[in-house]
Amino acid sequence: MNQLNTYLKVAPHAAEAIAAGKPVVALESTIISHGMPYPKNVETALQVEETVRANGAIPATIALLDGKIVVGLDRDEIEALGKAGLSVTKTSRRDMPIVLAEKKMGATTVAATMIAANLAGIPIFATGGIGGVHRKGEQTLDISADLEELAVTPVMVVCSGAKSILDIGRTLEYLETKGVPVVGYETDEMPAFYTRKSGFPLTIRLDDPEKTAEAFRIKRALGLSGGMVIANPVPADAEMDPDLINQTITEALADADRKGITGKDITPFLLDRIQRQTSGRSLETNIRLVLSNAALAARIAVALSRRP
Ligand code: PSU
Ligand code: MN
Repeated sequence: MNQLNTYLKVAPHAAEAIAAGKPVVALESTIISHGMPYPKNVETALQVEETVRANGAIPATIALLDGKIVVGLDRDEIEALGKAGLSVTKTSRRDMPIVLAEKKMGATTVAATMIAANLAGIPIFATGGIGGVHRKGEQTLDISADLEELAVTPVMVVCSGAKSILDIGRTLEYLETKGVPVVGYETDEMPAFYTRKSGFPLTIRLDDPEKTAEAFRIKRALGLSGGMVIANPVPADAEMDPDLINQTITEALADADRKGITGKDITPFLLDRIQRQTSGRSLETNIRLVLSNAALAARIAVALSRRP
């Protein structure tokens, strides 16, 4: 525990809330550094925190700073991270020890944020989309570490599904194999981030925060390891035209192929390419869905905190 404290810094406002059993929502930082351009990324990160507060919970944005995992960044730290953008190291599970040893600035992915949230004692986190099995993943073996993390770390992830830059069908199969519940929130279909539907049905549906919190409580009580995906579709008025976004994604994937982009660079490359191609329309959708996920995560956190 002492050794852990050397590498984990929980900001006082978050530490106090966690200790008192108040609702806290963890937030990731790769979406800030690699998912959106400056200064919209910083504005959005602060708005997300405000939305968590407005829905009755305490936000804790997570990143790696100066040799520590920081849970509960302050405004200046969020600003610095957003401004540094792509020069920040995108940090997933495998990268954490190295980024900490080198005392570099690290933005946490879904996997790394789950690890940090769990170390700090936060059971729920909100983001935009999760990583997954990439298209042609059956050949490249490019499967996001997010999926393995969901299999082992007990944190709920509220998201808007996975982008169709990924193979959504195989992503769902992988999660099923690993025993990860994918809960459709007021939907019977896996949402595809920019759009409410993907064509892939979900077998689990829950429509209220209390039931969702209860299901997670039971999962833990049974000793079933791992997390849970809460798939919350983008608000209808912020949804993109499926044909337009799918065309853009197809072009972006072809461009990545031509340029030989692989590994951890592929997701940021595609996100940036899509944003520029849609002249910011996709960025607006992205912002709206993250805010909606933050609000839902806060409501589930409140339900969880009533009966932990
Ligand atoms: N998908 C998005 N936006 C993102 C990411 C994924 O729509 O910002 C980020 C998240 O941090 C996610 C990570 O955990 O990319 C997955 O990267 P990889 O596929 O390299 O594991
Ligand atoms: Mn990958």
